Amino acid sequence: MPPGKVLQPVLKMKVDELFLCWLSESSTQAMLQDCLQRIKMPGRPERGGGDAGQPGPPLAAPAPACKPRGFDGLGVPSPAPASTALPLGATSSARSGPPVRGPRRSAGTRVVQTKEQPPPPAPSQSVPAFYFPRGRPQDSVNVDAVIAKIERTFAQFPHERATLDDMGRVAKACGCPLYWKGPLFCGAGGERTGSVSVHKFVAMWRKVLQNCHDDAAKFVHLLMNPGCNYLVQEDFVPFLQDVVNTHPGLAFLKEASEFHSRYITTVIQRIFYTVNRSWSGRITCAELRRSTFLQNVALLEEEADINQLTEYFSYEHFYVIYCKFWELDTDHDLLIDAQDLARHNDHAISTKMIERIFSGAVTRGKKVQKEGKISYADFVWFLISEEDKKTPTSIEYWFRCMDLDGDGALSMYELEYFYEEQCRRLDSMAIEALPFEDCLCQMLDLVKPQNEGPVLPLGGVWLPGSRRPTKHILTPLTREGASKWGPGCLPV
Ligand SMILES: [Ca+2]
Ligand SMILES: [Ca+2]
Repeated sequence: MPPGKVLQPVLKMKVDELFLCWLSESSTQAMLQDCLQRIKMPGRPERGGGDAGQPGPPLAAPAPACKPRGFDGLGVPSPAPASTALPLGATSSARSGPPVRGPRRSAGTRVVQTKEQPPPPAPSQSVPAFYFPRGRPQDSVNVDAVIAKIERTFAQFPHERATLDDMGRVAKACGCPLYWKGPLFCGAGGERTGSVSVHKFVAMWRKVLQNCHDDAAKFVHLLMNPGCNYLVQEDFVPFLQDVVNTHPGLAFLKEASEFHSRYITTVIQRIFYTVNRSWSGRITCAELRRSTFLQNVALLEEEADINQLTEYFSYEHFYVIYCKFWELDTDHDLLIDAQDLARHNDHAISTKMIERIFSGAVTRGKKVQKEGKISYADFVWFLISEEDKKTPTSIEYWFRCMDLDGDGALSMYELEYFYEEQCRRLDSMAIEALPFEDCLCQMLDLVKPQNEGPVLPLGGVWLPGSRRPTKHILTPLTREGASKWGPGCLPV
């Protein structure tokens, strides 16, 4: 090592590794235990000598035991001749630059040098790479062969330039599903110029093949904005506009261009609803990879009836969602307020729940929130959550609505807050409501919370003498419950 050059990262890893090796030796542990005992009880005799009567390295000073992770700890043990030399051997060679500390002089150093041996194989070097944010590289991809095929395809176009109409053949030459043609055109800058030259496309695709090793990474790369590594809602527009323009199942929509953006908005919301489980508004490669979206994109090519693709692209689903919105949006400005939403499904949603939907707990449009209105996009989320309450996003949607204080748990206070209003409404209709306690029992039986703490914080009261206490919990918010059982039964 040149003079003045300090630890290199790799060398540092090795030192770390040897430190751990030294730390795991029984003699080291005996010594550290002894140090610890002496810190706890300063009056203790100087030497423990090891519990099992092992020789153990001498104690240089108790201080290093207080800072076990530091490299200084390596200098401490200054082992007796019989003790292990491995960690110190590495230390002395690794720390040749800086001045050596007092206890590491003389005999200890000499012993180490004579015993110095080739270091053991480094486990860190044999751990294969396991993190592939852009997909696992595949040796089988012959980039030059793919590029040659693309060039042959472009050679068939006038001036070797491809328009969007030609991109289907280019997509096939790239080995991609047909409806990647929009993203491919977009990724090569075709949107701006109306056509793509062979050189520009090949340069773009070569870069994609070199950097992106699976479909998710490629798809994100094609549609994302420069400098990003995720997709926002707008990024899907060129892809979906091309689907609207060219999919046989949407041919009837071609003339009704005013509905293009409505359909596209609906599909984008459905994509984000299902794929963007982090609710971040940004779809990453990892999220896309975990979803079935790209399989559905591939199915677009095989399935002429788009209504069969019920997960994202179904026109019928769009039609139902949009008609529901149209009914509520009486002035057709594509915004609805709380009164509009209250009319949904014959006033089935309670006022308190509607307030929560408009509170921003589950919506994205901050501007419209200020005016007390939600957009069509927000309504899509609402209606999907309302229609199917079994999906992960739907569960999270209603959970966010009910978690009034946003602490990530539903307390009985929160549950009862929503219960009260529905109970009153049932009363006004002369329908006897199920008592809250019974509702709660049913919920607990269904949910079976492993730890009742987060679900029932603070307010839980055990029913005395109950054989199954988790079933019979009342909330002190219920006045009679509180007076009947008293605070002495509080589990917390
Ligand atoms: Ca409106
Ligand atoms: Ca809560």
